[in-house]
Amino acid sequence: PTVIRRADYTPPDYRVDRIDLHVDIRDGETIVTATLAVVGNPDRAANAPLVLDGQDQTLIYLKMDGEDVPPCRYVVQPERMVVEEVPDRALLEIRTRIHPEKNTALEGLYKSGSMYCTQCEAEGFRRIAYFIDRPDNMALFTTTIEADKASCPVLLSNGNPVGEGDLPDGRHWAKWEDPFRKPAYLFALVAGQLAPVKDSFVTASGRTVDLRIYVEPGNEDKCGHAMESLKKSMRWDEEVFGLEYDLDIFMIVAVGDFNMGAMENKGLNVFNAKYVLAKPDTATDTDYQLIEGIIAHEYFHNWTGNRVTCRDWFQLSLKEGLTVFRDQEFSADMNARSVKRIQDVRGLRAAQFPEDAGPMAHPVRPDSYIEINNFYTATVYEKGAEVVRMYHTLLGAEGFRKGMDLYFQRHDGQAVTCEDFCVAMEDANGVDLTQFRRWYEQAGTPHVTARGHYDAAAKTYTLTIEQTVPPTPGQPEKQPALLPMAMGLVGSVSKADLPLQLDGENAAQGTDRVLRVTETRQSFTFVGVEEAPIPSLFRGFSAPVKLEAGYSADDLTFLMANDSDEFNRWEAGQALARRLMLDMVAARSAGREMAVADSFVDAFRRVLTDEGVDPAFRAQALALPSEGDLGESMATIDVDGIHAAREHLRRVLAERLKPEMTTIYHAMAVRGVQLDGPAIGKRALRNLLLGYLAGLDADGLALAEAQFQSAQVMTDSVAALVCLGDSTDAAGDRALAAFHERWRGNALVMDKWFSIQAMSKRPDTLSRVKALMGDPAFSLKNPNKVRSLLGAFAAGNPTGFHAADGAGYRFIADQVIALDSMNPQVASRLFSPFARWRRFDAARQALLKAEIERVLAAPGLSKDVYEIASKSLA
Ligand code: B3K
Ligand code: ZN
Repeated sequence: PTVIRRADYTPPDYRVDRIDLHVDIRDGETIVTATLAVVGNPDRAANAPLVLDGQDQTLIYLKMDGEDVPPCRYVVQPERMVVEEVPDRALLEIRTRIHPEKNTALEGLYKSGSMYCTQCEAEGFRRIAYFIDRPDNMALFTTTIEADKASCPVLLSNGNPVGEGDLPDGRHWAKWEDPFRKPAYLFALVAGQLAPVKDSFVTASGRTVDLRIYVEPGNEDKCGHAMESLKKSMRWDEEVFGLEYDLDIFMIVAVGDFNMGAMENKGLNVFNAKYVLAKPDTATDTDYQLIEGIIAHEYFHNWTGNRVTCRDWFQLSLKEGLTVFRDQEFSADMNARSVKRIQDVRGLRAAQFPEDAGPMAHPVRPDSYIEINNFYTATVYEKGAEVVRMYHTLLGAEGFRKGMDLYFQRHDGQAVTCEDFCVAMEDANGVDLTQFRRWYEQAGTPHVTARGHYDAAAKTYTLTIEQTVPPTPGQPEKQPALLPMAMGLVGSVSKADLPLQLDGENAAQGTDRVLRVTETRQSFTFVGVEEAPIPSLFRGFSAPVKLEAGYSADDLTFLMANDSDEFNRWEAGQALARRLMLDMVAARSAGREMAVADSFVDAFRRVLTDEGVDPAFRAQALALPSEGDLGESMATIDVDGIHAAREHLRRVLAERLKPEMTTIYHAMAVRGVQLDGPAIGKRALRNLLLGYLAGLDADGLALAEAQFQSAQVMTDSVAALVCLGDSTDAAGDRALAAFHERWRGNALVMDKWFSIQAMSKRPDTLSRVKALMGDPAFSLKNPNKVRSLLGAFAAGNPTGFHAADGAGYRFIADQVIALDSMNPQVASRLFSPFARWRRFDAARQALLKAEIERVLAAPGLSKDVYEIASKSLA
């Protein structure tokens, strides 16, 4: 397979200025007629042919300016069509045949149930029509869809509806026109039996926009939350960024078969049904929050992604990092800000840090790829969002807004680069961000160490910061990054933030400020420091680094109680728990007893019983770092040791704090169905405690069973089922059977049933997962099912997947091979946990490596899986 490199970018020889699409959907085949107004680039070489991307299409005819093109002037290859002697301006008419019903890759035009829908990002449009399928080709689109009226009464595409009518033989048509130029990856088409949920929104300038959510008939009652989220997003973008919606109609379609979460097609977002449909009895609080965030994300893309798009796919983070940052800020404004930040950092540590430390590590703006779909990664998205957040931290909210305004003023309607974004931020603020650009260039998570020294006589405090960026594939040497470090000094006696005056300044500048760390080693001396401080560093996680600050356990306990920054109070607790558990792992492997210090139990008790603290925050503070998080801190991941230590600590905490936990469990009960923030927070704390208690003894398990039986909302039902599903007690199977009986008609709820069993701590989980593949609700063709059963097992069940005999590896590798021929994108995701094989002990390394080699040898392997497998072994 060919490697595509960022450095090789060249402007296209031709561009398609306009495309008129006619899509004739018939049973068993679809006929696409595309009329392309092609314009030559004056700088192109003489005789440069027109190269159109296209695959899995059968050409019916090709005409240029009304004439058939003679066969000697064009060739059709598996992935393109090359046409010679194309003048500066030409009108091409290309008719092809495609087969959406055979499309299992779910890229291009495909069928989900009886509905036709599309997914074009990144390179799916070339499966629908021959085109210059690259994001810097921004064209004007009109789309006419023709289909059977009874089976496809609803016909949708981008832009505004401009006509419709009936045809002979029970067929009908609809025409859509998109007034905004766009790349082909934003094209969408939907045809099927769909029910609309309608609403409207009046923009800041007074225009009324029709809002529609299209769902399978019967699901209309599950769209309320998505619709509210959409309206909130539209208002928020006006208020925070001055950005208004620009068409007369905004549509969302929910589909059951979808490779990812959702897609921001212009005016016609297509969503995985999982991120649209919700009712309290079918969706958890987490589902509600995800729906709010993803609806916002796709809506926000209308400006950051669609109006201003990417020049090439290496610039993906230009739209994704920025849009994730925007959705994170939106959710923070709608809910509790620090809890949202904690959740986002947990996610970053769980997915991005490991990626940055593995064979697939790549910069936020990658330098090369084999298959672009493999680069929709936590690095491009979540680390990319951290990079955008750092501009915000460095420039302040106002400076950031100025930069955004300039970015839109300069680049509306263009396909641009990460560099253009950075320059807009610089120019709008009159700053030089040269060093900051390294965040786009260098892969790897910076390691930062901090050491402080207090001179009581001189009343000075010197903080020395050192940073190194570790080597990553292709990047052996790194330069220091520019780290915005939000920080404070907490007085060890006063327990309050101290005034911050750097040596050389004539007055203190507040008690919380952002320092710029730019060197490999750098010291900051504060003067007038009246008492010995404990430093609170990278408040709010102001830079995506791994920090080692040399804290004692006492320091961490102190910060847990006294840091004015809520995020760092949480962080201190996590650091304390991580340290304790890593000590336990070491003890276990040395054949010693795993000891839990009383001081830890006390610190835990204080947080647990502090009624002054919001339950949502307490739930975050009392959730121990995950097994994956602990593994990240070890040179060789001790899968069994980590699991044993974490489970042991959970038991000890439950044993020692059973009375307090039980009391608070009951006190946090929420009456009836309430979905507001405080109710969500109470449920989060209550269900966290249920987890501790149910893992301890029969009393706890009885609580879980009682909760399962009386639950009024899905959050409580699922939380109880997780506890029951972990136990080998008959109560577990009873509850799973009851849940199945009640929900087997609801595909999205069945996904939860699959996941819970796939992530169960039961020793027989693998054989149960294998058996579940035979359940009528399971299908390898449906990405949600693959993710909820197989993905949950591979990525969310460390002891199951990493079973010492290699059975977990073998099983997942078999499924990757089976899936790859149907859906390479989903297969590649499922395969990605194998990439970390070098992080485990020698025996597991050998087993993992053998499976990677077996996958690599599979006949007809996709580029997607090939790229991950070959890079893993490199
Ligand atoms: N832009 C899409 C992701 C497309 C993934 C293609 N493999 C959704 C989003 O980020 O909003
Ligand atoms: Zn996105």
